[in-house]
Amino acid sequence: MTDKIGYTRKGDVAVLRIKNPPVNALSHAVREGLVAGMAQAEADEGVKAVVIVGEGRAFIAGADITEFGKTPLEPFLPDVCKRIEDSPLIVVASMHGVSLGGGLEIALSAHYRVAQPSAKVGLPEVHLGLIPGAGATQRLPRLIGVDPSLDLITSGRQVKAAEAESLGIIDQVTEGDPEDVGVAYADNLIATNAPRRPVSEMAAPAPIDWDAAYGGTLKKGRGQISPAQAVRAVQAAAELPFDEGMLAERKIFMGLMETDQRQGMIHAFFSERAVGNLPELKGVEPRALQSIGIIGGGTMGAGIATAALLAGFNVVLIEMKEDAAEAARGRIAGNLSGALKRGKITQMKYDAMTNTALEVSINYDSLASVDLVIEAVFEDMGVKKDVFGKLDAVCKPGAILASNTSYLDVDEIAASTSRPADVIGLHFFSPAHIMKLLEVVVAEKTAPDVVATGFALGKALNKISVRAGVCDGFIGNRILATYRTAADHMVLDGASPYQIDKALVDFGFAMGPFAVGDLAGLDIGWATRKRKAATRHPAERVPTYPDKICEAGNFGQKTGKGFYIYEAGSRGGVPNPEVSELIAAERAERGITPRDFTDAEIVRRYMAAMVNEAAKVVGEGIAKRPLDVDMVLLFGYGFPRYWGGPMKWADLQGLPALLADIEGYAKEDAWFWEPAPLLKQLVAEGRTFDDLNKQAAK
Ligand code: T1G
Repeated sequence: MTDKIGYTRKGDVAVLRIKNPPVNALSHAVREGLVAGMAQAEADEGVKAVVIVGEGRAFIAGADITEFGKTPLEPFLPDVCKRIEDSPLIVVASMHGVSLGGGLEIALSAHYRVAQPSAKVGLPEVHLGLIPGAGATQRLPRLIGVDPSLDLITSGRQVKAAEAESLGIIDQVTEGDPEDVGVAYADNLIATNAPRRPVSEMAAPAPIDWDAAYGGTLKKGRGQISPAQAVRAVQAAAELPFDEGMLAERKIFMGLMETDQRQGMIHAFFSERAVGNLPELKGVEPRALQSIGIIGGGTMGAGIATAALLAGFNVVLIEMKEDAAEAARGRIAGNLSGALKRGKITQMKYDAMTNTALEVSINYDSLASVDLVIEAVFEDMGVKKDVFGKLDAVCKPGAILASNTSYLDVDEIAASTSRPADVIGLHFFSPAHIMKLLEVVVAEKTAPDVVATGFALGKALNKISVRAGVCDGFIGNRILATYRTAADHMVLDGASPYQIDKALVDFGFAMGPFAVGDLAGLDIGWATRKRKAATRHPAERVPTYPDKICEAGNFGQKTGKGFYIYEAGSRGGVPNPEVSELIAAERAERGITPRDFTDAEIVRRYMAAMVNEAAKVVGEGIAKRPLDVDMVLLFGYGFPRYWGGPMKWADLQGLPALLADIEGYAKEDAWFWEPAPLLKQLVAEGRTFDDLNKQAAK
């Protein structure tokens, strides 16, 4: 047997112990060891039952994702499951920690399942662009029925042990050492002559309206295909004998393994973990963090305070006047009561956060002992400098002074203090206690341990933290400004905002750029255009119709009218005819004869602008790697996860063709479409953005 599976005897029970840290992924060696272990138990005189248990913090986290894309090696996981289920011995899976994907499938191929109260089970394959590929679509419906199986398989959600027991997945939940609990359960089965209980021999599940389930799941997937494909696999469990159902599942699984969506989602899975691995953080100790000061109790400040309180920090929030301070306290209480309602915190925690952990003050002296301050005041450099001057005077030596600015120059802010090494940007995304993205903006003089503290804070707040350099808009907003402008150019040339929104929703975005503008507030873009007007390049093509919408006081949802008109109580909006008139007038003014755009061209241009600017951001070192841009767009801008992010999308499309398109567009507008040097270099060298990610990981 391999060293990945331990074999011991406890009386009539053989114990197979999986030892594949950190999470017992079902690598080739583990699969071989399980098959060998079953044979060893069956050859071991007197053994009547086998217990399978995981060493360390998990039963089994699933198939070994690092093996995906490589030639699969036997024994394949479905065959390992069959080998376990077909054993003449009684097989018990004793679960703790997580049992996910193939891990739950191993448990389903056992005859009985016991678990720790804190154990969780799940089938997250859809989060990887796949479906369960080792029998869960065939066994689970036989065990618990179609509807709960489709819920688990298409959502990929984790289920706590108690719920799994009530569903019928787990037979018994018992506190104790997983091996002891498993052996005791097996001993009892032997003592009571309990039968083997192969799930595959249970009755086929009752059918449902499969086409309705498929259609509904496809719609909900918003372009992601694997959840809907899972419905067809479960349908096979209802309509075919088990072995044929297994072949049907395998066919669907292998088909999905070949898709771009599988590549995109696996890329997202590993990039989420890699984005925090930076050479500059290696061996750098973050500073101690217990208490956090926040300047400004508006939406952002209150959101950041909420996130900090939920993560267990003490918070001192400063406002200018008593009434503003009380309003801030009210916003925070409102955010926390949302967490209370969603069951994220208990009433006791809520009370402790609002009464003890949170101090609201109008006096900067209250910040004297905080470890880190986050300024979230008005986006004006003068106001920021004034705040940082006060913080510099009041905060203790070693306290970190952070700005939540979304685009202002953090170097300039740092220079307004006596401690530039302690200054950093922490760019949260609204609502700050919900959005997972945090841009950690590193200024020229920011000390390494201050950067490390920024990442430590992000981890504590359960954020995806991405390192950004200093430029206008850092990573996300800088790229957004470019692809948003590409959309505006297409409107000037003939596309309607509504066609563009629909094309991008069909591509996988939750909302198109114009609907997003209405949601965020059109006045934000308006202010940005005014701010940039002074330094605008003469060749830049800047539409005026968006300003005219704002000049009429139409800022989108908050005023009831923007690109869309929002009737009270209605969910979406309807196109605003005034906008089409403004667009037609501007086209006429510019002498433009509008032309048709196909949805495909709209998406291609929009994505080409996004990727081209992103390549400039990486080339200038504002983002360290292409994967960093992918994480920013996934977690801050609603980019469809199944593409893995814009850089992964570009690799999947092929960089040479994308560069050729950009060079074609540049013939219309050389300034806007100037190809990124990094993109040209990669194409010349025959490399991809992912090659850069791998190079950085070395
Ligand atoms: N394969 C390989 N490595 C894995 C892994 C896996 N399944 N899961 C985690 N790791 C690595 C991870 O990359 C990291 O590595 C380390 O373990 C700790 O993970 C046939 C086809 C289990 C909940 O999708 O959800 O089974 O960065 O940092 O926050 O039907 O990892 O340290 O080098 O995330 O405590 C289905 C994916 C596979 C589960 C633990 N299973 N993993 O979270 O630690 S497909 C999954 C997770 C499948 C079958 C199909 C989480 C976790 P490093 P971590 P964590």
